[in-house]
Amino acid sequence: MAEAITLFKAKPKYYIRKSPIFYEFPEPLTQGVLSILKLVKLISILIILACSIYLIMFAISSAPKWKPTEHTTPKPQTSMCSGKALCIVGRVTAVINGDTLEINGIRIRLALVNTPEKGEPGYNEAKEFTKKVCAVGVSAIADQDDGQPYDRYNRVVAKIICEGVNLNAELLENGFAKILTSYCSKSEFRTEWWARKYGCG
Ligand SMILES: [Ca+2]
Repeated sequence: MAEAITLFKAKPKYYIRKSPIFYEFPEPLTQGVLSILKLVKLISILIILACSIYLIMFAISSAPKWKPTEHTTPKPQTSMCSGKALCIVGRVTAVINGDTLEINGIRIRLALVNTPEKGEPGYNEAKEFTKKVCAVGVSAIADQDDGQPYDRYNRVVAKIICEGVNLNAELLENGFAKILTSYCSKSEFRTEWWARKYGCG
């Protein structure tokens, strides 16, 4: 618009050329038109400025947000554990009883395996066996059961491997524990050989 209209002043009269027609106005009217055109020009500049700011803000707000990639997202160590639940790698910090111990201070209940409770025959033997396989300080891996990750006491339910020995399986194989058949249907480990051999088959 500013380019389309050319103003030029030639005293005593003012001419406004709007190609290809020339308009001639008396001076007072021309001054008024010039003021209006200045106002229009100012408003146009303000509108363009406002639109530019809006477009810049819109471009910034619609820019794609950063998302963690697979490379930066921590994953369970799948080579040591199966499924997608926790894979706790560390050392035995306590043996609570035959089927419960702690790795890195995390209380863990063995999946599918049950040893006698305190006061029941075989309680001490089972606890001593667990202490032998998973002595405090030895390296251990807890593969959390994807089918039943926590028990009713909010303990992690897992298969535990201490220095390469499967504690769940060894407790069953040596007669210190029984399989919990009521959990066979939901446990991630129900198809493992030890679970099948002792009652999940
Ligand atoms: Ca698992």
